Amino acid sequence: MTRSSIILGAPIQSGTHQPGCVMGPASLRTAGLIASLTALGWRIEDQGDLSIGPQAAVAHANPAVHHLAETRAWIALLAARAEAAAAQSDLPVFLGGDHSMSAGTMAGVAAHAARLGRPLFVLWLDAHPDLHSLDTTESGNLHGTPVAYACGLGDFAAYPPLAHAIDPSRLCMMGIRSVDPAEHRRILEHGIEVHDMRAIDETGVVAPLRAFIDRVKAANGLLHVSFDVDFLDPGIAPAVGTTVPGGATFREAHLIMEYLCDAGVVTSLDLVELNPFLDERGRTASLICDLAASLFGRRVLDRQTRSFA
Ligand code: B3U
Ligand code: MN
Ligand code: MN
Repeated sequence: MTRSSIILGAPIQSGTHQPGCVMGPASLRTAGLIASLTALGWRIEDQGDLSIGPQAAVAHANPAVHHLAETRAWIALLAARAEAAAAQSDLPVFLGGDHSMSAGTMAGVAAHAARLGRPLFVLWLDAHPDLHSLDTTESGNLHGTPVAYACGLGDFAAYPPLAHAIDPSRLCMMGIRSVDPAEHRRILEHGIEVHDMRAIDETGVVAPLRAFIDRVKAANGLLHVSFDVDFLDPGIAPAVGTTVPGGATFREAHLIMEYLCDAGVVTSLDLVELNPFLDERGRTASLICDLAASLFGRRVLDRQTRSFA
């Protein structure tokens, strides 16, 4: 049976201080995402880009927090649309946009999982754990908050009410290499599974990934993958506002996607934080498209290697 994917663009950049992520969905489409996934035999329904109307400003007790009203509106909209997309297709893909959008996509797919009576697992591929709550963020950039929100950890009175929290024991984080003290405390307090880059240097990506996939399968779970461009090393993926040295390599990233494809467990995907204003001849957008294609079934021998010289 032909598998299906709804593609949904979320041109949101209110969760960062740096403009550019608003162009992310357009850049991914320009790089050929829809044609690539279609060529792999999937039925793709591109639902275009979402938008929110003008929002009256909302202040917060933490004075660093900015663009709270816009981000809150995006989260509410994305939660509803992600839940519907998960119900209507096998593997919806949410194109960012900054990572605050994943507060919405995870809330939506968690509601879908609850309706099915199946547990939701999350693979978080990122340089950062994004475990701030509104009272702990120092930068005020709300792209640092989606994991804490989706797990119901900390102060989120100003975000949309969360109907279905994700159990933090069902998270697996890989690529982490920039953690704030409040986030570190949360990781320890909730025993969150974090494979930082040091651990990945030692074990490689496959051993922890295989163990996590085995847990998802044993629980008949759904698996949401949230892919932040800064998971990758800045040398291969410069188009992101918060580059952190020492990220995942081209082969590590493709291997994760190929492995997830073979396991057949992924039920939703975020592609976030692409900032095309910072890209070099579209190379980051093309790489993200190729990684998505690996997840959707492209094999190494099918791949045409591009040159960006
Ligand atoms: N933890 C820092 C940095 C950061 C988080 N996510 C990104 N950067 N992309 C913060 O601002 O919360
Ligand atoms: Mn992130
Ligand atoms: Mn990040």
